Amino acid sequence: MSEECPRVFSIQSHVVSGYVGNKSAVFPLQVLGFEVDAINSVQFSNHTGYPSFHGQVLNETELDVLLKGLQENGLDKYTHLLTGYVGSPSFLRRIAALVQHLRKVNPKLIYVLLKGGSVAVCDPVMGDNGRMYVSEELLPIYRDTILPLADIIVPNQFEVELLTGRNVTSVAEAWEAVQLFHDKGIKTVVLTSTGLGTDSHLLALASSTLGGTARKMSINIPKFSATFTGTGDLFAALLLAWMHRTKGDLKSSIENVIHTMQAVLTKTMKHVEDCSQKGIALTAAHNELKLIQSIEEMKKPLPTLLADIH
Ligand code: ATP
Ligand code: PLP
Ligand code: PXL
Repeated sequence: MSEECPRVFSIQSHVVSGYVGNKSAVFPLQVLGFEVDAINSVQFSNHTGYPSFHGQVLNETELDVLLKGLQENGLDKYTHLLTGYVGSPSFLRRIAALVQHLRKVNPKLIYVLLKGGSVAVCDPVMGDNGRMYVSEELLPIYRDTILPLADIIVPNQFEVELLTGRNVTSVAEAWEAVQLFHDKGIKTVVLTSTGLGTDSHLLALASSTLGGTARKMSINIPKFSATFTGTGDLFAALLLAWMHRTKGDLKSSIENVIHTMQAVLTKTMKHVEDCSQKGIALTAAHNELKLIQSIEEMKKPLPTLLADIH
């Protein structure tokens, strides 16, 4: 498993049209030089923020069949595992078993649990049509089984509150929550956005105990006045990539991630504004991330809108 050939196993949603889940993670990882083996945990026509969506959900038996094939052929050697949204307790328990198996094959496996690997789920099988609710069955599995296995987590504020059982109403409380995750053995914790920013900036917090002492930083991210989908998934994929490329340098990784995010969102916003100026009625499709168009910025992230990282 050479350093030059990182191989990511990514278990996330697939959407036929648009960019969330694997569709927003696989391309950036490939661009940054990673082999990516993707399992689509669901295949939907489009993300669940549209007026409707249709598709299929992979169940744990179907997951097992794919894993069996990989195992039989010795293809289950990965440097990284990245998992996203999981809607069922049985599928989630299989993920826990999978982490343990992959660690047997490669004890250095890095497990990145992204925010879409969420305790706040929208279960398409239940026909909830995009409504978010907290699965009481998933929460304890995440908290007690999955979290202790993770190396890098990227929860949002709501998920932090659920997983720690604490309210986060101040930056100090957010740091306390981050510490609780470190206490569980999770080395890198990034809160990608909190409700603690300003009208113009999102506040993100990042902390890593890699290399001994905790490295903590606050990130003020210039805010675009729009809502995007798939940004959390893109963020997690980029963080995985840059933490590997910088050998665990959190500051430099976060800079590269934020600069890439800003570049993608700048392009996306320009498209939205151009369409709006032409009098085109805006739909969810106009806000789909301009990922492919950002390939150069992905390869070489440069400061665009200056994010304040300290
Ligand atoms: P989710 O809705 O996926 O659970 P979240 O609210 O926790 O996500 P996102 O909003 O997806 O987090 O933010 C992830 C990253 O995407 C942020 O750290 C930021 O870099 C970028 N981002 C998302 N929305 C915006 C925005 N409106 N303006 C600027 N950056 C954004
Ligand atoms: N995955 C699926 C299948 C969803 O339907 C949703 C929300 O609508 C999400 C993920 C997003 O979860 P989060 O916003 O917590 O990342
Ligand atoms: O970005 C998270 C996500 C993942 N997968 C599916 C989604 C969403 C967000 O809406 O709909 C299918």
